[in-house]
Amino acid sequence: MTTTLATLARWVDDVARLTRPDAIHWCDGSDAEARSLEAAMRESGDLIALNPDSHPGCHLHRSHPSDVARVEHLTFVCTTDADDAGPNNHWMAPADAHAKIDALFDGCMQGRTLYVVPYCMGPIDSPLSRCGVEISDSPYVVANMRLMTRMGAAALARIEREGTFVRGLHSTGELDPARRFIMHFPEELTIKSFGSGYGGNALLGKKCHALRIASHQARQEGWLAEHMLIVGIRNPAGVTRYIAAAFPSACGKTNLAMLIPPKAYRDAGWEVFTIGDDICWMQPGADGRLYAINPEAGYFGVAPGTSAKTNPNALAMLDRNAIFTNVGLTADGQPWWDGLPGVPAFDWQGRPYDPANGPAAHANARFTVSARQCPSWSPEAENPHGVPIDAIVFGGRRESLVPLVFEARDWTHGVLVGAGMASETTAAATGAVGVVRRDPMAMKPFCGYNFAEYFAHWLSFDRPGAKLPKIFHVNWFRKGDDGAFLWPGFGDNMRVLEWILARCAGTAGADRTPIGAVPRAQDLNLDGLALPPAALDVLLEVDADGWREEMHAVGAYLASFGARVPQRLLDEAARVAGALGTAA
Ligand code: GTP
Ligand code: SPV
Ligand code: MN
Repeated sequence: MTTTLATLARWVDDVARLTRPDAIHWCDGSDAEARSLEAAMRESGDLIALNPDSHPGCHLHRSHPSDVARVEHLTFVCTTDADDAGPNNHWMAPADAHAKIDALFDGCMQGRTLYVVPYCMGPIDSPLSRCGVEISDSPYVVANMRLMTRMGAAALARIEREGTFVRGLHSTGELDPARRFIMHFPEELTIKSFGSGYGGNALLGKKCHALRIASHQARQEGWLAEHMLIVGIRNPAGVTRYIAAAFPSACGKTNLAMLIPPKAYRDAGWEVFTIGDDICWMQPGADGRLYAINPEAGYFGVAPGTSAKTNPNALAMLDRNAIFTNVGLTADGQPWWDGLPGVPAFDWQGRPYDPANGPAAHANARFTVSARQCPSWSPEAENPHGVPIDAIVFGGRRESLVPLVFEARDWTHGVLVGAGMASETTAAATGAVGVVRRDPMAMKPFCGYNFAEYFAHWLSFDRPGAKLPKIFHVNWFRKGDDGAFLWPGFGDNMRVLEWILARCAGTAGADRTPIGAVPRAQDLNLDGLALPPAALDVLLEVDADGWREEMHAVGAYLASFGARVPQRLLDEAARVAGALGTAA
């Protein structure tokens, strides 16, 4: 296989000349190709076959111990003008960045095979989809890209028809953290990634293309590329509504997207459907509503915490044809992490399990699996027009201050709520865990341009004829004095989703507060929930002093982006601060 597209053929030639691989393989995405790659990886030790009786078609991959998460400090957005990347990104001049990383690529594929991976982000026949080609010397990357994207012959045919594609060049290199860079050239629709095999650093269709490059394109073309799940909720009357929700990495998107409602809801006829768990591309339709597609075809999800109690849908999809990365292993060859029954025999580094070495699975251990294997997967995920969004939900991990849920009063306020988001950091990126940081719209690590202009772009959707979703903020992670979560979360988050949809329909009550509309206890369906009334008081309280401080911090944060910040957003922040009044 090769290509009729001269620009693609020339680029592959150029890369091969620079990297000097032993062989070149054009991926067709077929089952036969996947099986033969897997066999080769079992041979080389890249993959370990799991128990064929309990987990047919499943493999374990153990990464280098220093290559287990995204590396934000080594991730660059390389625009001609540094201000276009903004203070939210690390920046390097494009020419310097190319020179630096091309030196690393020089000869790096000697002794290896260069894989050409054509892929489509979104349904192959959707006008909202966009294509790319990743060149990689990692068969593990190829296997993951096959699950995560529409990869192979059909994507290549679309690329040849369209003539344009995002170029992604990746090499695992020697996995030396000192020689590791993830570089983006939005003006050239190009990505170069060296020295890591980890998901967000190496599966270039995902964060690099579908968020950093796509957000740049989306701004120019009038759409949104967001770090959001998409979930469908069918009510007992048979009407399905769609919600898109942005939570930072490892803050609950996969779990909310696959939620199973409490029994009373199921008995009453509610059902939840999964469209996507990580990325959402949205644009206004002819009717003024926002329509969303999930550009991905699989899930690259957090393993620890995934259990029969928290996320049974995920467990059900992980018993076949899945890749597990950095999980523990039982004596009979089954994957293991905290939340699963059984005991680990080996930890994620392959050592005999010893609690003194920490949990058997790495905190950022992940699974990769085709989306269609999820019991709640909806065929609407293949709808080329996308699904209409009724509510946008922002959220974060906040042990204090932030209520369970509140509703922004209009689009401008909602954009402020998103821009002011903060969350405790997680193991999804290297660095400290549990530190509160600003993470606007959960896009801090992923926005391919200046946040000030990103906020203005969000505001621009509020225009005549627009029928915009309502905007909400949730927090599943509020803790009590004993350090335990106050809200049960997971399936019980359905109670909050029901209130959100009822607010959209105009049928639910709330208290109007300076930060937005907050439900009173009687506005939420709490049937069958054993929650102490005191916990609910804390979950629904608005602490005016705390919020005055918070809004002060938000104001300072917005100001840090300088003159490009839209005045409308600053005015809105001043309005909310004013509504909170001055300290008594
Ligand atoms: P990325 O894939 O990194 O973008 O993360 P994500 O947002 O999809 O996060 P995910 O759903 O995988 O959740 C991350 C962790 O948070 C897991 O360990 C979950 O068990 C936990 N979690 C998810 N939802 C809830 C919840 O409602 N309450 C509590 N307490 N924990 C949750
Ligand atoms: C995240 O970190 O937000 C993820 C995993 O979804 S990765 O693909 O590595 O970015
Ligand atoms: Mn993510």
